[in-house]
Amino acid sequence: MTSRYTDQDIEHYDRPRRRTRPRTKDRPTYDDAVDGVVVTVDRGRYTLLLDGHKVMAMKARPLGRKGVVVGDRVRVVGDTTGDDGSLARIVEVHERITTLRRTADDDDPVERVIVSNADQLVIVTALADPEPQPRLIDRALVAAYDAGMQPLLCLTKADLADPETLLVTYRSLGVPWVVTQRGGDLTDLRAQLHERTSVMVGSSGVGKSTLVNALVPTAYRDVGHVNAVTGRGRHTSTSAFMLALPDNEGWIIDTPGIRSFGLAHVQPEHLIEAFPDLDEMTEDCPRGCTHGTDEPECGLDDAVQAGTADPVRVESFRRLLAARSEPLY
Ligand SMILES: Nc1nc2c(ncn2[C@@H]2O[C@H](COP(=O)(O)OP(=O)(O)O)[C@@H](O)[C@H]2O)c(=O)[nH]1
Ligand SMILES: [Mg+2]
Ligand SMILES: [Zn+2]
Repeated sequence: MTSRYTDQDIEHYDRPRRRTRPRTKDRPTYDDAVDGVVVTVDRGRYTLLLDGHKVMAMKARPLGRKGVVVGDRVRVVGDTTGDDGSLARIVEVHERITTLRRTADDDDPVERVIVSNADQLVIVTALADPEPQPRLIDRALVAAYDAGMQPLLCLTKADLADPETLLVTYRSLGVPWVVTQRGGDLTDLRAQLHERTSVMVGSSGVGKSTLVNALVPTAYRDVGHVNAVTGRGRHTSTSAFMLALPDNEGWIIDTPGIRSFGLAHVQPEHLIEAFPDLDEMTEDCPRGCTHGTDEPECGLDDAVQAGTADPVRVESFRRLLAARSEPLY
């Protein structure tokens, strides 16, 4: 199997190197390092949470050009007081459980990891203003299933439109969903976020910051045009940012600025594993079958014909499969 990881990823991180002339007998390890989690990244500086307090840090040399992203569990040495002007050093990044990548684009041809170690992808979509974009929702679903993250559809602005129109498209896939509106009851959403690390994604204007502010009253994320008021410019909302939910109920990561997900690496045989009932029906597929619409002898077609597979579910799965390789715009 080809590696799903690039040189951005963790297994390639160097171990701390031995000094050529060790001062003590051996011991190149960082025994005094402490554990932290990366909550935001801004121009080469990392904000970490260490035992509940914030610490600024930079990468130490052994990490080289390797990426450190929001959600990374890291080991840190140096000044970990978090005092003004203090700077700790990240010497190691723990193995990532999940990774989410954004699409390669003209500015940057590489699919880069943007968030690690999240277990739920909250796909925030306004029911109106802006109009839902099913193709982006499909791409986000593929990214979630491929990363082994649970997807959650969060349909905002329910005061403006009925969710049913959109829900019919996703019901056959069994995607969990919640409906919200500004100032409305967040009990359902809170229940879904409970004891999870959730990444929120969605186009600008769908109401992500409004949700984060309602969930975490101390968050003060910029809403709508507040940027103009604070005068802090766009960069205040371009980095992912991880926040603890009240009462340590979980973590939420707001990710402004992701237009879409990198799906070029997604393998059909991995995607279908997210749908065990369908996966089972592909056991007799010809070798290399992608299970797509044009496959001549796919077991999914046999199952639909035999009446053992729900045709709508198969079709929805195939729509996701196709979303992998469709051009975005
Ligand atoms: N009608 C309506 N407007 C909302 C709702 N939630 C957010 N908004 C508005 O939508 C705009 C964008 O919200 P914001 O939270 O900044 O979206 P973000 O870009 O995804 O972070 C703001 O003007 C919000 O006040 C809602 O449930 N209903
Ligand atoms: Mg926002
Ligand atoms: Zn097949």
